[in-house]
Amino acid sequence: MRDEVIAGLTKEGQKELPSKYFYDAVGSHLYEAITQLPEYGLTRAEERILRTHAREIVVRLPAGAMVAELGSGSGRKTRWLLEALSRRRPTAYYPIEISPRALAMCEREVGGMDSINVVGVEREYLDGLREVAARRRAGQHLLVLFLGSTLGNFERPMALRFLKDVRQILAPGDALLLGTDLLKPLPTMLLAYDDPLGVTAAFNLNLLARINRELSANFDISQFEHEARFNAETSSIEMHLRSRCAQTVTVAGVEVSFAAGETIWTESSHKYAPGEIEEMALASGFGCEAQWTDDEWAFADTLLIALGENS
Ligand code: AVI
Repeated sequence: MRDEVIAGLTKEGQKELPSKYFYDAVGSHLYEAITQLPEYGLTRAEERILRTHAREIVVRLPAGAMVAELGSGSGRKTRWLLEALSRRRPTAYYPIEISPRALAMCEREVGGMDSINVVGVEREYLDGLREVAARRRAGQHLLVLFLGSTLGNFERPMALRFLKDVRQILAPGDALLLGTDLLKPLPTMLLAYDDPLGVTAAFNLNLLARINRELSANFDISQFEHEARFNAETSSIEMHLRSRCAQTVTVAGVEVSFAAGETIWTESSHKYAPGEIEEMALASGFGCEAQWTDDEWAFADTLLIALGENS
Protein backbone atom coordinates (compact mmCIF):
# COMPACT_ATOMS: atom_id res chain seq x y z
CA MET A 1 0.00 0.00 0.00
CA ARG A 2 2.78 2.45 0.95
CA ASP A 3 4.56 2.16 -2.42
CA GLU A 4 1.36 2.48 -4.46
CA VAL A 5 0.15 5.48 -2.44
CA ILE A 6 3.48 7.32 -2.74
CA ALA A 7 3.73 6.50 -6.47
CA GLY A 8 0.19 7.81 -7.07
CA LEU A 9 0.65 11.02 -5.08
CA THR A 10 4.04 11.90 -6.57
CA LYS A 11 3.06 11.10 -10.16
CA GLU A 12 3.64 13.81 -12.81
CA GLY A 13 0.36 15.48 -13.79
CA GLN A 14 -2.87 14.02 -12.35
CA LYS A 15 -2.32 12.61 -8.84
CA GLU A 16 -4.13 9.35 -8.16
CA LEU A 17 -4.87 6.75 -5.49
CA PRO A 18 -6.00 3.16 -6.14
CA SER A 19 -9.71 2.63 -5.42
CA LYS A 20 -9.04 -0.84 -3.94
CA TYR A 21 -7.88 0.94 -0.76
CA PHE A 22 -11.39 2.33 -0.09
CA TYR A 23 -12.41 -0.88 1.63
CA ASP A 24 -10.98 -0.89 5.16
CA ALA A 25 -13.47 -1.47 8.04
CA VAL A 26 -14.85 2.11 7.88
CA GLY A 27 -14.88 2.18 4.07
CA SER A 28 -16.67 -1.19 3.82
CA HIS A 29 -19.42 0.04 6.15
CA LEU A 30 -19.74 3.28 4.19
CA TYR A 31 -19.99 1.32 0.92
CA GLU A 32 -22.70 -0.87 2.47
CA ALA A 33 -24.55 2.37 3.39
CA ILE A 34 -24.11 3.69 -0.19
CA THR A 35 -25.86 0.57 -1.54
CA GLN A 36 -28.94 1.52 0.55
CA LEU A 37 -29.12 5.14 -0.66
CA PRO A 38 -32.13 6.10 -2.80
CA GLU A 39 -29.76 7.82 -5.27
CA TYR A 40 -27.57 4.69 -5.77
CA GLY A 41 -29.94 2.36 -7.61
CA LEU A 42 -27.30 -0.06 -8.85
CA THR A 43 -27.34 -2.69 -6.08
CA ARG A 44 -31.13 -2.78 -5.75
CA ALA A 45 -31.46 -3.11 -9.54
CA GLU A 46 -29.21 -6.14 -9.60
CA GLU A 47 -30.98 -7.67 -6.63
CA ARG A 48 -34.31 -7.25 -8.46
CA ILE A 49 -32.87 -8.87 -11.58
CA LEU A 50 -31.50 -11.86 -9.68
CA ARG A 51 -34.64 -12.24 -7.56
CA THR A 52 -36.97 -12.06 -10.57
CA HIS A 53 -34.95 -14.14 -13.03
CA ALA A 54 -33.05 -16.61 -10.84
CA ARG A 55 -34.90 -19.66 -12.22
CA GLU A 56 -34.52 -18.53 -15.85
CA ILE A 57 -30.80 -18.00 -15.28
CA VAL A 58 -30.32 -21.34 -13.60
CA VAL A 59 -31.98 -23.39 -16.36
CA ARG A 60 -29.49 -21.97 -18.86
CA LEU A 61 -26.49 -23.08 -16.82
CA PRO A 62 -24.48 -26.24 -17.36
CA ALA A 63 -25.93 -28.94 -15.06
CA GLY A 64 -24.05 -29.61 -11.83
CA ALA A 65 -21.80 -26.56 -12.17
CA MET A 66 -19.89 -25.39 -9.15
CA VAL A 67 -20.11 -21.67 -8.42
CA ALA A 68 -17.22 -19.23 -7.87
CA GLU A 69 -17.93 -15.60 -7.05
CA LEU A 70 -15.32 -12.87 -7.61
CA GLY A 71 -15.76 -10.52 -4.66
CA SER A 72 -18.34 -12.05 -2.36
CA GLY A 73 -19.73 -8.77 -1.01
CA SER A 74 -22.36 -9.52 1.60
CA GLY A 75 -23.73 -12.52 -0.34
CA ARG A 76 -27.21 -10.95 -0.22
CA LYS A 77 -27.78 -10.85 -4.00
CA THR A 78 -26.18 -14.23 -4.57
CA ARG A 79 -28.69 -15.91 -2.25
CA TRP A 80 -31.38 -15.79 -4.93
CA LEU A 81 -29.25 -17.69 -7.43
CA LEU A 82 -27.96 -20.17 -4.88
CA GLU A 83 -31.51 -20.88 -3.73
CA ALA A 84 -32.60 -21.61 -7.32
CA LEU A 85 -29.53 -23.79 -7.91
CA SER A 86 -29.89 -25.74 -4.68
CA ARG A 87 -33.50 -26.61 -5.55
CA ARG A 88 -32.07 -28.67 -8.42
CA ARG A 89 -29.06 -30.26 -6.67
CA PRO A 90 -26.52 -29.67 -3.87
CA THR A 91 -24.11 -26.96 -4.99
CA ALA A 92 -20.58 -25.98 -3.99
CA TYR A 93 -20.14 -22.20 -3.66
CA TYR A 94 -16.68 -20.61 -3.51
CA PRO A 95 -16.69 -16.86 -2.68
CA ILE A 96 -13.27 -15.42 -3.62
CA GLU A 97 -12.34 -12.36 -1.62
CA ILE A 98 -9.14 -10.81 -0.36
CA SER A 99 -10.79 -9.42 2.77
CA PRO A 100 -11.31 -12.01 5.57
CA ARG A 101 -13.98 -9.72 7.06
CA ALA A 102 -16.05 -9.76 3.85
CA LEU A 103 -15.64 -13.54 3.55
CA ALA A 104 -16.86 -14.05 7.09
CA MET A 105 -19.91 -11.84 6.40
CA CYS A 106 -20.70 -13.85 3.25
CA GLU A 107 -20.27 -17.18 5.06
CA ARG A 108 -22.72 -15.95 7.72
CA GLU A 109 -25.28 -14.88 5.09
CA VAL A 110 -25.10 -18.00 2.92
CA GLY A 111 -23.65 -20.61 5.30
CA GLY A 112 -26.99 -21.76 6.70
CA MET A 113 -28.61 -22.48 3.33
CA ASP A 114 -29.71 -26.05 2.66
CA SER A 115 -27.75 -27.94 0.00
CA ILE A 116 -25.12 -25.20 -0.36
CA ASN A 117 -21.58 -26.00 0.65
CA VAL A 118 -19.72 -22.70 1.16
CA VAL A 119 -15.92 -22.70 0.94
CA GLY A 120 -14.36 -19.23 1.28
CA VAL A 121 -11.18 -18.59 -0.74
CA GLU A 122 -9.04 -15.75 0.65
CA ARG A 123 -7.13 -14.83 -2.52
CA GLU A 124 -6.93 -12.24 -5.32
CA TYR A 125 -9.66 -12.86 -7.95
CA LEU A 126 -7.63 -14.64 -10.63
CA ASP A 127 -5.46 -16.68 -8.25
CA GLY A 128 -8.57 -17.74 -6.35
CA LEU A 129 -10.36 -18.66 -9.57
CA ARG A 130 -7.40 -20.82 -10.68
CA GLU A 131 -7.52 -22.57 -7.34
CA VAL A 132 -11.27 -23.22 -7.59
CA ALA A 133 -11.00 -24.39 -11.22
CA ALA A 134 -8.35 -26.90 -10.17
CA ARG A 135 -10.77 -28.44 -7.66
CA ARG A 136 -13.44 -29.48 -10.14
CA ARG A 137 -14.15 -33.07 -11.04
CA ALA A 138 -13.48 -34.24 -14.61
CA GLY A 139 -16.15 -32.80 -16.90
CA GLN A 140 -17.69 -30.61 -14.19
CA HIS A 141 -18.53 -27.06 -15.27
CA LEU A 142 -17.96 -23.81 -13.46
CA LEU A 143 -20.24 -20.78 -13.12
CA VAL A 144 -18.33 -17.58 -12.30
CA LEU A 145 -20.26 -14.65 -10.82
CA PHE A 146 -18.83 -11.17 -11.27
CA LEU A 147 -21.65 -8.95 -10.05
CA GLY A 148 -22.25 -5.39 -8.89
CA SER A 149 -20.48 -3.72 -11.85
CA THR A 150 -17.09 -4.20 -10.22
CA LEU A 151 -15.78 -4.65 -13.78
CA GLY A 152 -16.71 -0.96 -14.25
CA ASN A 153 -13.99 0.04 -11.79
CA PHE A 154 -11.36 -1.21 -14.26
CA GLU A 155 -10.20 1.04 -17.10
CA ARG A 156 -11.66 -0.32 -20.37
CA PRO A 157 -8.46 -2.01 -21.64
CA MET A 158 -7.94 -3.58 -18.19
CA ALA A 159 -11.56 -4.79 -18.16
CA LEU A 160 -11.01 -6.56 -21.47
CA ARG A 161 -7.68 -8.00 -20.24
CA PHE A 162 -9.44 -9.24 -17.11
CA LEU A 163 -12.22 -10.96 -19.07
CA LYS A 164 -9.58 -12.63 -21.27
CA ASP A 165 -7.72 -13.83 -18.17
CA VAL A 166 -10.94 -15.25 -16.72
CA ARG A 167 -11.68 -16.98 -20.04
CA GLN A 168 -8.20 -18.55 -20.04
CA ILE A 169 -8.89 -20.18 -16.69
CA LEU A 170 -12.28 -21.53 -17.83
CA ALA A 171 -13.10 -24.49 -20.06
CA PRO A 172 -15.44 -24.26 -23.07
CA GLY A 173 -19.05 -24.36 -21.87
CA ASP A 174 -18.28 -22.76 -18.49
CA ALA A 175 -20.41 -19.71 -17.66
CA LEU A 176 -19.79 -16.16 -16.46
CA LEU A 177 -22.66 -14.05 -15.10
CA LEU A 178 -21.51 -10.44 -15.43
CA GLY A 179 -23.25 -7.47 -13.77
CA THR A 180 -22.70 -4.08 -15.43
CA ASP A 181 -24.18 -0.65 -14.79
CA LEU A 182 -25.49 0.95 -17.98
CA LEU A 183 -25.39 4.53 -19.27
CA LYS A 184 -28.28 6.64 -18.06
CA PRO A 185 -29.16 10.37 -17.91
CA LEU A 186 -26.26 12.45 -16.59
CA PRO A 187 -28.03 13.91 -13.51
CA THR A 188 -28.99 10.40 -12.34
CA MET A 189 -25.42 9.14 -12.74
CA LEU A 190 -23.93 12.15 -10.96
CA LEU A 191 -26.35 11.99 -8.03
CA ALA A 192 -25.50 8.29 -7.53
CA TYR A 193 -21.90 9.34 -6.83
CA ASP A 194 -22.61 12.62 -5.04
CA ASP A 195 -25.56 11.99 -2.74
CA PRO A 196 -27.03 14.88 -0.71
CA LEU A 197 -26.41 13.07 2.61
CA GLY A 198 -22.69 13.03 1.88
CA VAL A 199 -22.19 9.27 2.37
CA THR A 200 -20.22 8.94 -0.88
CA ALA A 201 -18.19 12.02 0.07
CA ALA A 202 -17.33 10.33 3.40
CA PHE A 203 -16.46 7.09 1.53
CA ASN A 204 -14.08 9.03 -0.73
CA LEU A 205 -12.53 11.14 2.07
CA ASN A 206 -12.04 8.03 4.22
CA LEU A 207 -9.25 7.09 1.81
CA LEU A 208 -7.22 10.01 3.17
CA ALA A 209 -8.24 9.17 6.75
CA ARG A 210 -7.10 5.57 6.16
CA ILE A 211 -3.75 6.79 4.81
CA ASN A 212 -3.41 8.95 7.94
CA ARG A 213 -4.16 5.92 10.14
CA GLU A 214 -2.04 3.37 8.36
CA LEU A 215 0.83 5.32 6.80
CA SER A 216 1.25 7.95 9.50
CA ALA A 217 0.28 10.74 7.12
CA ASN A 218 -1.09 14.15 8.15
CA PHE A 219 -3.86 14.94 5.64
CA ASP A 220 -6.18 17.61 7.06
CA ILE A 221 -9.43 16.01 5.86
CA SER A 222 -11.34 19.29 6.20
CA GLN A 223 -9.06 20.81 3.52
CA PHE A 224 -10.20 18.34 0.83
CA GLU A 225 -13.60 17.97 -0.81
CA HIS A 226 -15.34 15.20 -2.70
CA GLU A 227 -16.08 15.68 -6.39
CA ALA A 228 -17.91 13.43 -8.88
CA ARG A 229 -17.73 14.23 -12.60
CA PHE A 230 -18.59 12.51 -15.86
CA ASN A 231 -15.78 11.80 -18.29
CA ALA A 232 -17.52 11.63 -21.68
CA GLU A 233 -14.43 10.23 -23.41
CA THR A 234 -14.33 7.13 -21.22
CA SER A 235 -18.07 7.06 -20.34
CA SER A 236 -17.25 6.92 -16.68
CA ILE A 237 -18.07 8.73 -13.47
CA GLU A 238 -14.79 9.80 -11.90
CA MET A 239 -14.43 10.51 -8.21
CA HIS A 240 -11.78 13.03 -7.16
CA LEU A 241 -10.63 14.67 -3.92
CA ARG A 242 -10.07 18.38 -4.46
CA SER A 243 -7.59 20.34 -2.34
CA ARG A 244 -9.35 23.44 -0.95
CA CYS A 245 -6.06 25.38 -0.66
CA ALA A 246 -2.34 25.22 -1.45
CA GLN A 247 -0.91 22.78 1.10
CA THR A 248 1.83 20.26 1.79
CA VAL A 249 1.13 16.87 3.36
CA THR A 250 3.62 14.33 4.68
CA VAL A 251 2.90 10.68 3.81
CA ALA A 252 5.23 8.00 5.20
CA GLY A 253 8.02 10.57 5.40
CA VAL A 254 7.47 11.90 1.84
CA GLU A 255 6.27 15.49 1.31
CA VAL A 256 3.46 15.94 -1.22
CA SER A 257 2.43 19.45 -2.31
CA PHE A 258 -1.00 20.39 -3.62
CA ALA A 259 -1.96 23.55 -5.52
CA ALA A 260 -5.31 25.11 -4.53
CA GLY A 261 -7.99 23.28 -6.54
CA GLU A 262 -5.72 20.39 -7.55
CA THR A 263 -7.35 16.94 -7.38
CA ILE A 264 -6.48 13.34 -6.60
CA TRP A 265 -8.33 10.93 -8.91
CA THR A 266 -9.58 8.07 -6.72
CA GLU A 267 -12.00 5.99 -8.83
CA SER A 268 -13.67 5.57 -12.20
CA SER A 269 -16.99 3.75 -12.60
CA HIS A 270 -17.50 2.94 -16.26
CA LYS A 271 -21.01 2.92 -17.62
CA TYR A 272 -21.73 0.67 -20.57
CA ALA A 273 -23.98 0.79 -23.61
CA PRO A 274 -25.96 -2.50 -23.78
CA GLY A 275 -24.31 -3.71 -27.05
CA GLU A 276 -20.86 -3.03 -25.68
CA ILE A 277 -21.01 -5.96 -23.26
CA GLU A 278 -21.56 -8.43 -26.09
CA GLU A 279 -18.64 -6.87 -28.00
CA MET A 280 -16.31 -7.20 -24.98
CA ALA A 281 -17.52 -10.75 -24.41
CA LEU A 282 -16.80 -11.81 -27.98
CA ALA A 283 -13.40 -10.12 -27.96
CA SER A 284 -12.46 -12.12 -24.86
CA GLY A 285 -13.66 -15.56 -25.97
CA PHE A 286 -17.23 -15.66 -24.63
CA GLY A 287 -20.57 -15.94 -26.38
CA CYS A 288 -23.55 -13.97 -25.10
CA GLU A 289 -26.23 -16.47 -24.01
CA ALA A 290 -28.79 -14.10 -22.49
CA GLN A 291 -29.14 -10.69 -20.87
CA TRP A 292 -31.53 -9.42 -18.21
CA THR A 293 -32.09 -5.73 -17.48
CA ASP A 294 -34.01 -3.83 -14.82
CA ASP A 295 -36.98 -1.56 -15.65
CA GLU A 296 -36.27 1.06 -12.97
CA TRP A 297 -32.48 1.46 -13.18
CA ALA A 298 -30.43 0.76 -16.31
CA PHE A 299 -28.38 -2.25 -15.24
CA ALA A 300 -27.67 -5.56 -17.00
CA ASP A 301 -26.75 -9.04 -15.89
CA THR A 302 -25.38 -10.91 -18.89
CA LEU A 303 -24.84 -14.66 -19.07
CA LEU A 304 -21.70 -15.43 -21.04
CA ILE A 305 -20.57 -18.89 -22.10
CA ALA A 306 -16.89 -19.66 -22.70
CA LEU A 307 -16.44 -20.49 -26.38
CA GLY A 308 -14.22 -23.34 -27.60
CA GLU A 309 -11.10 -22.78 -29.74
CA ASN A 310 -13.02 -23.34 -32.96
CA SER A 311 -16.31 -21.62 -32.13
C1 AVI B 1 -17.85 -1.31 -6.10
N1 AVI B 1 -18.20 -0.39 -7.21
C2 AVI B 1 -18.94 -1.14 -8.27
C3 AVI B 1 -18.87 0.83 -6.79
C4 AVI B 1 -19.19 1.71 -8.04
O1 AVI B 1 -20.35 2.08 -8.20
O2 AVI B 1 -18.28 1.95 -8.82
C5 AVI B 1 -18.02 1.63 -5.82
C6 AVI B 1 -18.59 2.98 -5.50
N2 AVI B 1 -17.97 4.11 -5.58
C7 AVI B 1 -18.74 5.10 -5.22
N3 AVI B 1 -19.92 4.61 -4.94
C8 AVI B 1 -19.86 3.28 -5.08
